[in-house]
Amino acid sequence: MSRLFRKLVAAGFLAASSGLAPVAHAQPGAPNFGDDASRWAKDNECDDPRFEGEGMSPGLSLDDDIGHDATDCRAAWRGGNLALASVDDADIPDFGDDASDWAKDDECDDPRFEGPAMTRTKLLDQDIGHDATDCGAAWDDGRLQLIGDWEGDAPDFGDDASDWSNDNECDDPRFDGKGMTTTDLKQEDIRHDATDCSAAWDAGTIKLR
Ligand SMILES: [Ca+2]
Ligand SMILES: [Ca+2]
Ligand SMILES: [Ca+2]
Repeated sequence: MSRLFRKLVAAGFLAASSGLAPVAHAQPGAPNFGDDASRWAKDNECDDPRFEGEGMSPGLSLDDDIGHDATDCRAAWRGGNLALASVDDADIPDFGDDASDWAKDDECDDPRFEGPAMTRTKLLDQDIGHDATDCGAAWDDGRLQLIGDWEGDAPDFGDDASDWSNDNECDDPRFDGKGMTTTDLKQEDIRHDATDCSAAWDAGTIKLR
């Protein structure tokens, strides 16, 4: 796939349903954004009521717009500003308590999650289930999701939308190993360095943290 094509898709200029879409759209974790038939399409706000988060239109979203605001919603999703709206309480994880040293610092430090609300510091297994206030608030804002929504043996590598894609180093912070970049890892690169990370995965030089 050409770099230009990837850029156009990432910018929302090409419909990802064209069959030439990045890997992201074949993943079980990525929603089907549909088309741009809504009258509220391409106004830079997601109007599809299946979603929630900062990328949503502040106005009332109508069921008629489900699957018809693809460009806006996809852009917000890729920017980490959108999550699938919770259907019921059973979908909400157990956040646990606030026993972590990093509780109540307005960043989620529980390594079960990923998203723009995550801390930039190193994640520790001992914080699992012990940063409830921070992670619960971020979840409610749609700025957090559970890691691990892939099926089968290989993780969901996503697409190549990262600035650090195709540099032969994996820049997705969900991984570690000698196939990783030595520069700082950024949450925003999660699922956006697919070519590099899948190659490193196949070579056995990275594993999930
Ligand atoms: Ca819209
Ligand atoms: Ca915290
Ligand atoms: Ca890379």
